[in-house]
Amino acid sequence: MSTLMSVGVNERVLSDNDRVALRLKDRFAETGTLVVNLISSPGSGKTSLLEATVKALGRDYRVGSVVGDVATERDADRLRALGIPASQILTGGACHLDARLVNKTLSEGGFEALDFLFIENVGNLICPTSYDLGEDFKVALLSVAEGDDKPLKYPGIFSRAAVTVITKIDLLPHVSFDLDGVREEIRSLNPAGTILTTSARTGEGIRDWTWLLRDRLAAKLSAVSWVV
Ligand SMILES: Nc1nc2c(ncn2[C@@H]2O[C@H](COP(=O)(O)OP(=O)(O)OP(=O)(O)O)[C@@H](O)[C@H]2O)c(=O)[nH]1
Ligand SMILES: [Mg+2]
Repeated sequence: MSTLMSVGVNERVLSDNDRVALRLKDRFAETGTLVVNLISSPGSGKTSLLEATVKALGRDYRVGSVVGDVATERDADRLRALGIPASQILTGGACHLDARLVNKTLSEGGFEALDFLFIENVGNLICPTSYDLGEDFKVALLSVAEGDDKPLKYPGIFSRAAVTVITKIDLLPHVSFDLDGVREEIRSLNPAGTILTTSARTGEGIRDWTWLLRDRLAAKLSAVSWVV
């Protein structure tokens, strides 16, 4: 038997990852859960932004989190300390999460009927970019301490993320970071994207971020109710 298969040009060839991601999307549509995949360099403030998010939304919404790291339970411990379900996925060296890892973790239970599921990806600006985890949208984080040259050096994530959050804005007086220039560069890569600025330390911008999340959840729920 030939090992070669002919595939029509219009036929979409789904990878194993995409198949699982589609099943996850169905599951999240059924439960009415908004799923956000956070991607950034190590240390740019993903867990800190999530801590601030849980504090702002946790009283009104059911929030859960899945956190990817190469090693340690530290980030999941930080989020569990706020009283939400949080599961740590240890990749053992891999530089990104994939849909099967997320699916396996969720199938172990504790994440049913959430309003928001935040997936904190492994700290990396490249590897996680092309993996669909069943999320509604990707969020790129860029801290002002990382340098303002990053969007054009790592265009993949900044062009794919529906939202870019520029973090650690409280450090702006102490670093050389051209905020307007960075906004312009991100817009050149992703004209339809939203750009926010936040500080998990002072709370600046957290309200805008959480309103964006509330709006996106409401939009998803009304779209799902049209389909059902
Ligand atoms: N000044 C300031 N420091 C911050 C802010 N957000 C996070 N940090 C600090 O930045 C460091 C890294 O923050 P994390 O939230 O752990 O970053 P992360 O992106 O989750 O890191 P990894 O999971 O290792 O990739 C910590 O020391 C935080 O206290 C902020 O808004 N302002
Ligand atoms: Mg973290």
